[in-house]
Amino acid sequence: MISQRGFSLLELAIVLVVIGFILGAVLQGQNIVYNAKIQRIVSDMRDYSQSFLLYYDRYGMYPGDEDDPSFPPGDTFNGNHNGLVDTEEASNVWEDLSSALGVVTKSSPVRGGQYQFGARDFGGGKRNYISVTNLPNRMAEAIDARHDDGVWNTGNIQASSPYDGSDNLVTLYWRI
Ligand SMILES: [Ca+2]
Ligand SMILES: [Ca+2]
Ligand SMILES: [Ca+2]
Repeated sequence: MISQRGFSLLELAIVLVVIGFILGAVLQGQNIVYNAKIQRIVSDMRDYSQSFLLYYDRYGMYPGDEDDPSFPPGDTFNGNHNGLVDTEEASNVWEDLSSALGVVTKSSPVRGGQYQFGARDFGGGKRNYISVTNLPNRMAEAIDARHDDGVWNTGNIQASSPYDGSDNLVTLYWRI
């Protein structure tokens, strides 16, 4: 006759421990992916900032802001050469970086976020920045906490909205 006994307490405990291990591994995996995406975004913004500064080192003007009518070759837009990437110049930064240095932008690894240059007041006057769009609020906060002061509207890293731990999408500004 087939025994119909249920699980013993010991068996149940073992099953629960195994489930716990699996859940832990899954959460750990998600955490690793989450952190890898954050690191990708940080390294992208650093790379693009360096290209922005390299352009200045080589040509004496910032991309987008430059007003050399004959450079980069085939350039159709010139800025006002005031040292800041003003609003109307922002869209041309990538064209200048691409034509002069072969640097092209890609999307961020999170929600198709775009990297954009510009200028804004970080406290104490306007400064150039690289920004990333479509970033979940809590990711922006994590980046600010690791690489700046953790406050959304002070320091060299700032966001378009106060940090609230949500997944609402914000733009993160990284001062160059
Ligand atoms: Ca300008
Ligand atoms: Ca030009
Ligand atoms: Ca900050």
